[in-house]
Order: sequence, then C-alpha cells, then structure tokens
Amino acid sequence: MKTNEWWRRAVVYQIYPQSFNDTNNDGIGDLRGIIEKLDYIKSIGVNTLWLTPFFESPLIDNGYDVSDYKKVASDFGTMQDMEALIAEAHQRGLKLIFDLVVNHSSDQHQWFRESKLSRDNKYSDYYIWRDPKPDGAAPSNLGSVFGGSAWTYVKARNQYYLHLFAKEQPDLNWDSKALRYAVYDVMDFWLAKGVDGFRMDSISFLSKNAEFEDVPVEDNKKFGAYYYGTANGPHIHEYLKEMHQVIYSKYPDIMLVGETPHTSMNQAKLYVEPNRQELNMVFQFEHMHVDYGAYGRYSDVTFKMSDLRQSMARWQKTLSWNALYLGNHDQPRLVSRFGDEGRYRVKSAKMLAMIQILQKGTPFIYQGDEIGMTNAHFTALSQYKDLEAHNTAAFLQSEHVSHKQIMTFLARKSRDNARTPMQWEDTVNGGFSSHKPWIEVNTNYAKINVIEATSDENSILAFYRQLIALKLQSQLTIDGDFTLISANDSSVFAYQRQLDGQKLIVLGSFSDKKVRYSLPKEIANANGKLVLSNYQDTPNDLNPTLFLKPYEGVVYLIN
Ligand code: TEU
Ligand code: CA
Repeated sequence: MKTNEWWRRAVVYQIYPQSFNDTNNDGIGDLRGIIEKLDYIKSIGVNTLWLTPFFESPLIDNGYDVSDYKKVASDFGTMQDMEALIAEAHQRGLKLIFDLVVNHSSDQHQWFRESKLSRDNKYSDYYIWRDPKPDGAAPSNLGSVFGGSAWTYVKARNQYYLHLFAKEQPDLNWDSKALRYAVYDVMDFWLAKGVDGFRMDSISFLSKNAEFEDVPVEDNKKFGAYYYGTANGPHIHEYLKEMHQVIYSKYPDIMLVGETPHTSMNQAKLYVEPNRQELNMVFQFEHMHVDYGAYGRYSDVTFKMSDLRQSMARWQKTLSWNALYLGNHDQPRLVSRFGDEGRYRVKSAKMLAMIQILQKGTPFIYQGDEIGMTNAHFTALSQYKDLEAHNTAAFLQSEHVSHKQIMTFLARKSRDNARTPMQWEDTVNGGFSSHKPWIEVNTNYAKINVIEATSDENSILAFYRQLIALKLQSQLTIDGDFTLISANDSSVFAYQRQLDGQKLIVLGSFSDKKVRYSLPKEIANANGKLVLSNYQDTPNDLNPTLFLKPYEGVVYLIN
C-alpha cells in the first residue's frame, strides 16, 4: 500500500525529555513538562515531535539503555501521562515519533537477566554470546564506542557478551527470529497507541559479521575500532525489509528514520531508496566529521566551511531524500560549532538554520537551537554527566594529553553541551525547574531564553517561524532539485532549489567580515525577489554582485 508520505512535509522538533521542562520539581524534565509546552512548540511552526528515550531505564546512557520497552520511566511520568501527551499532540496537529533503541538493551532488561543465566533458556540467544579464546581472553580485540573492550565475561555461561557501547548496553542478537519479532511487538505496542513512527537508534549496527575476528588496531591503541566488521553487516537489509513488511502491513502511514553511524553514501542509499521498502531517511554522519582531530570527535579543530558544503552537497545530490541536521543530543550546539556564539550569535544562528532547513529533505530542529542556545562552557570535569565525557577524559589522560587540553576538547565537543536544561525565562534555573537540575543550566540563561525570544520580533525564534513557513509553503522547497551555485567560494555556502520554472536561491556567508560575492551569469541576469534575510537592509532585487554582511543569509525567488 502506498503511504501519503507526510514525512516529506514534516519539520521535526527533537525533545530531550530530561532537559526540557520539569513540572514536579525534582530536577528532571518530564512528560507533563512536554505537554505544558506543546503550544509553544506548535508556535514554532513544526509539525512533528521526536522524543528521545523516556522508557524504563537505569539511565547509564541517559535512557539509551532500555530495561522495559513498554514502560515509562518513573522519573519522566506514567503511561497515562504518555497517553495524554499523544492525545494532546495530535489534537494540535503534531505527529509524534519515538526513539527505538534496539541495537542493544539495558543489562537490566528481563531478556538479558535471563539470557546471562544459561546457554539453553528461552532468551539465551537474544544477545551475542561467544566463547573465550583458548587462553580465556575475549573473543576478539574489538573496542567499544565508550572505551574499553566490547566484550564482557559472564561466569554462569563461561562466555563473553558483545556490547558496542557501554557494558551495561548488551547488543541484541538480530539473527534470532524470536528477538526480531519481540522488537516488532514493541513497535506494534506504541503504534497501537497512536505513535506516528520511530527514530531507530544505531540501525547500521543491527546485523553483525558473525565471525568477530581480530580487527586492525590503529597505532598503539589497545582495541580495534568497534565499527570494523560490525557496521552494515550481511543481513541488515533482509531484517529491515522483514520489519517493514510486518509493520507497514498494519500501519502503512508511519515515518521511519534510521541513525546510521559508519555508513557511506552508497550504503545509505540501500536504506532509503523508495523502491527498497526499508526506511524513509537516515541520519548520516559524514558532515559531523569536518572537525575531527587526532582523537576523533574530541578535538579543538575548527571546521572549514568548504568541507561542510562539499559533504552536504554530495548527499543532496546522491540520495533522493535526506534527514537534515546540524545538531542533536549527541553533538555540540550548532551555533557554537558552525557559527559565532559571541558577537554574531543571532545572525549566525539564523543563517545556519536557513542553510540547513531549505535543503531537500526533512529538517530536524533540536530543542533550544530555535533560541540560539550555546555550548555549556563547563570548567570542571565534575560538571559533565555524560559517561562518554568521563571515559574520554580517562582515555586521553592515559595518552598523556594534558588536563587543560582535555577540558578544551570537552568544552568544544562533549554531548553535554546540548544537554543543559532548556532556557525558558530569566528566573532561577532558567525556568526549567525550581530544584537543582540533574545537569547545570547554562549561565547565559538570563540573556538567552524563550520569553526574551518571544518578545523580540527580530529574534532567532521569529526567524525560525518565518523559515519553517517558507519551507512548508510551496512544492519548490519540498521537491525542488538541489544544486550548489558555487563550489569554490571560501565564505559563501550558495545553493539553489529548482522546480518547473521556479528557482530558490539560498546564500549564507560563514564570514564575520563583509564579503563580495558574484553570481554566475545564468542567475545574475534573472529577476529575483528577496523572500527572507537575517538583515533589515538587504536589497529587494537580486543583484549580480552581492555584498554580504557578517553571517548574512539571504533567500531570493526567481519565478
Ligand atoms: O548514537 C549512536 C552513535 O553511534 C553515535 O552517535 C554516538 O553516540 C556518538 O558518536 C558518540 O560520540 C546513539 C544515540 O544517539 C546516543 O545518544 C547513544 O549514546 C548511542 O546511540 C547508544 O545508544
Ligand atoms: Ca520532573
């Protein structure tokens, strides 16, 4: 059955529940807190919400370690709260997608608690167990994402289990049909409650190469990179097609977005090309690697705009549909990373949103980006709550990286930069909670908050509203072809969208100085009218040569 493909017109707002809004004042955001802010969310102009995990969990990885997929964690509320949230969202015309974390579960999940007891119970093969090497060592030298070996020994089975992430996140065995159908049952459970789709965590890791041989070890590191032989394994597409068939036969109208670490563009095509009947789109990572350094993501490297542009343009050209993002709960704040969080915070936040949202695909806006929230600027290691921050610090220390350098890396790249509480108003804890929040509020909340943004007609928020309205208003911004206008300019990211006789010209300057930019002839001579700008005095008619002010972003329509 053909779906109505509503996801092509979805503009998604991502909510990180523990940091969004706390209504019972225990320092942790909750579902009631989301309900309370639905009118605000609706007012941004988005039409879909993505909730990161709120399921029962020991919260080792902030909920990405689920101990019961069908329960709401008591920190966040009750099942009634969840049902109320679904109903209230739908009443406002907002669709809702949940996070489905099924590459792994928590080690506290009943499946794992049974699986680790013996080799011959109902759940024995729900996880990935392997015998020790003859000398008792782990089956392979595979390392985990959060540091250390990807294998942990369990005496009762005299075997090791695989965990690509923390040891409290054992990987589920998708080669077990019973496990796969248990996952489809979880999907059915939430879809029956009215949920409109899923963001599927770490989907490129579901199918593993069964052999688990030792993998190459870079330089003098102890463990092999975790993704060797584990990303995009041999049965991944077979399993996703099976899932698609089972789920879509009952729910033909849902949206599925997969998160695909370590997936090339050609591999990504296999997940999303429409005739393949797998997923609607994926979160790819290539453009998140533009500021990687010697230790991977933790670096103080500053990106080059040309790298960002080249990467995004490649994916625009090659995939028929993309999930568009510049930040989320795993990344630093986009204005701090790609813009200027100081003098040009407002200008650059608007320009970045324009460059992102008007590309072809489904835009994902992470909570707080619509008011230009910035990195946290923590100065002590203890301010960080993310296990990855602490594991990384320990690892870098063992590599003799200085404490000062480690703190710089974290300040620029830690995931906690995006996890500080949402800044609602200029009151204690930014209006998030009257209790001490689980993670510190950014000290700039008096200046950067929703009340302030709402009262200013030139705010970043006001601009997001205009931008989203523009995105949803015409066929051109949904289906129009994407082409780079110039691939060589060092400051200006310039592209066009084209459909039938119409063209949308989108130009964003990544420079903090005034720049001169000349359009190619075929555009320069066209009659373009200004539709959006982050400056007040941008010329109404498109000129062959433009003088763009710091971080200026402009959109012209050629009819
Ligand atoms: O992330 C999967 C993933 O591989 C990366 O995004 C990774 O978390 C990041 O690069 C580490 O620096 C997903 C979730 O989005 C993330 O929050 C979870 O921690 C992870 O899965 C495990 O569930
Ligand atoms: Ca709470």
